[in-house]
Amino acid sequence: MKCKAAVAWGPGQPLKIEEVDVQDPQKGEVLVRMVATGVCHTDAFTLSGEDPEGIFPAILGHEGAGVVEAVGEGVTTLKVGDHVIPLYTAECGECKFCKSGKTNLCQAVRVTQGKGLMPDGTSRFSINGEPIFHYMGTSTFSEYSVVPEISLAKIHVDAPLEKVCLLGCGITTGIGAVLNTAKVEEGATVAVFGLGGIGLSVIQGARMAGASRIIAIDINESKFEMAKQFGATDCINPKKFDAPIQQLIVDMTDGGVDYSFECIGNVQVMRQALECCHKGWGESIIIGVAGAGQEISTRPFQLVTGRVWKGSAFGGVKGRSQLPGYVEDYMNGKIEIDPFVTHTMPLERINEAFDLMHKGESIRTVILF
Ligand code: NAD
Ligand code: DAO
Ligand code: ZN
Ligand code: ZN
Repeated sequence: MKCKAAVAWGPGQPLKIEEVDVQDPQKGEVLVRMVATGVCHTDAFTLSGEDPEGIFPAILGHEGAGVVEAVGEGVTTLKVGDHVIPLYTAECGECKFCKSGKTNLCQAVRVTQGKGLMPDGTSRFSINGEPIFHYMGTSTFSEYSVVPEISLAKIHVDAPLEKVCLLGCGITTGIGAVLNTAKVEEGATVAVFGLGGIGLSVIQGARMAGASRIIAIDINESKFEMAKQFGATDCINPKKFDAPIQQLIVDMTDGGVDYSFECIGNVQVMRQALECCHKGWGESIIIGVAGAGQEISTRPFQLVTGRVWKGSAFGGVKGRSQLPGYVEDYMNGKIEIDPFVTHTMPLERINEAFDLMHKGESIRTVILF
């Protein structure tokens, strides 16, 4: 079949709307009609050329939701008409990682996914016979995408796809990092660096966990109003102070916060986030993705004296078994999504969504197909 997709032809170039050929789903694969997709910072990161795994030409996008249009041979857990969220972290249930009970990082399709290919090593997308690469196993910036069965979460049929698409990355990542990775306790103090879709979701998760103090940090003060709506108790612009931000937070919190979250992808801020944690027990969770080749540093004594550095991918959430519960938590009012959708637009205007993100004017733009 043919459909419309936004193709990333090369790093730094705007996406181009093209008619692409989409091959039928093969064994273990599913054809999804995309209904909506968010645009996440990680799409911009890959498009910038900073992503060491970035491959072009590709169809980006990983925050989508849609409807099963066709299934390939051997697909047993999904049928035509099911509503689904594509997962950039699959859940096969059978690999060492899935069975460990210690991680959500299923490796069943990891190698081919990282090469922009389906598990059989080929692409389902092409233009004039030339293959176009998949992205993160999802490629949601296309009217139709082919996704492995194990990379699709089946969700409640009544969930509004134009909202719950954001559970495909940003909101789940932030809430999950708080609840699964840090396991923030009631009464804990929390610092959140970066107040985009991820950071605001961390704040939402911290409030759900019953944190007593949530310190929100951003250099763009227009983010503060929404941070407060989600539960931030203090908002700080580090540029307004002479003292290093970590020192400021340590002074504000009688020795540092119990938990901090880096939601930017800036290695200097990662250090600040670690060093604003309380001696003896403070934990810092890295969520932001830094550019190719960048490294973090701190004095080892920071760790010797009890601070802990951790990372979190997709909030530690196992997509097939746990994401449907997040969708239901949205439907029953436990998780907020609507305020994150600051803009909506058709696929043809997707480059505007990137511009809004770069200017710091959007939290999430949702593309409606
Ligand atoms: P975003 O661009 O919407 O938000 C980033 C925020 O950080 C902005 O509000 C910006 O003003 C602020 N900021 C920038 N520099 C700062 C500084 N020096 N100090 C304080 N604030 C600063 O991005 P997003 O969509 O929220 O994504 C955030 C990061 O999380 C990105 O690196 C993205 O790639 C990553 N991410 C990781 C995962 C994961 O599973 N680990 C999932 C999704 C996204
Ligand atoms: O298993 O090696 C692996 C990587 C799995 C993907 C983890 C991605 C998390 C960070 C990227 C941001 C996603 C939008
Ligand atoms: Zn994302
Ligand atoms: Zn697995």
